[in-house]
Amino acid sequence: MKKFLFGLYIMTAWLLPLAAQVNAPLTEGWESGDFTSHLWERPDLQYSWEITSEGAHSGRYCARSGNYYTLNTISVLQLSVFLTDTGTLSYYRKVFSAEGSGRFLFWLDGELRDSLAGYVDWSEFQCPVAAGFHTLKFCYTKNQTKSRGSDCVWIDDLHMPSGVTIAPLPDDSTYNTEEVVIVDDIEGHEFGAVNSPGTVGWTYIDGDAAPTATYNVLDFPNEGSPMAFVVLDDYLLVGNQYNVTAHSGH
Ligand SMILES: [Ca+2]
Repeated sequence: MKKFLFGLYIMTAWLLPLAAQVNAPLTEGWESGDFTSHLWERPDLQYSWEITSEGAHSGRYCARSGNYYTLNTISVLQLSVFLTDTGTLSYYRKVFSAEGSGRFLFWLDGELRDSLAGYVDWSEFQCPVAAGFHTLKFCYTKNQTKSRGSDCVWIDDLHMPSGVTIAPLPDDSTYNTEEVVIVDDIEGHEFGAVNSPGTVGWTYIDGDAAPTATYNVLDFPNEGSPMAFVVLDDYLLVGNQYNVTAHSGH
């Protein structure tokens, strides 16, 4: 398929439907030193999960539950994801609690999958996970006055198949692909990039394998060869004969 753009044919491929656009494995090691790498939820700020540099499984940082030594509390860390591949979900956890008082729990889509108490040094949890929507919920519950050690759980090196994290979803709903909106304003793509994955992780497929016309105000890799998508910046094109302007931004 060709699209007419700026008076020249420069696009020759389809943009794929949502389910094929995301191809980066989802990982989290908290090396950013905060919870901003993904759309993490920490619903109860009073006992919310924290970042610590004390004894991470790898790197400098890991996440730690925040309700230590506090009776009848639960500390929750949640993540909603849309996976494009089926594969394995895994993470490392370490627990130091008084059995019968403090316990680590992990739910996948509302189903309890991992539960530990006492002292358990860093070890890996793995389970299969299918493509589609999932909600991960890491918890530490504290329901007796008895405490031991640090009275918490640490998590590090979460790994999932390809996909994206998405805005939090209500607990009791089901979701269809058509209900997901992934916004890409193209501003995160590099000028002149060909088949740029951008912040969403787009994948491009050449629809017709036909040669593409060159574009005389811009040189780019594979110019004249079959290709899919070129990122232009209207700021850098100001004054050119095509007078291109983006709908918003550049
Ligand atoms: Ca880490």
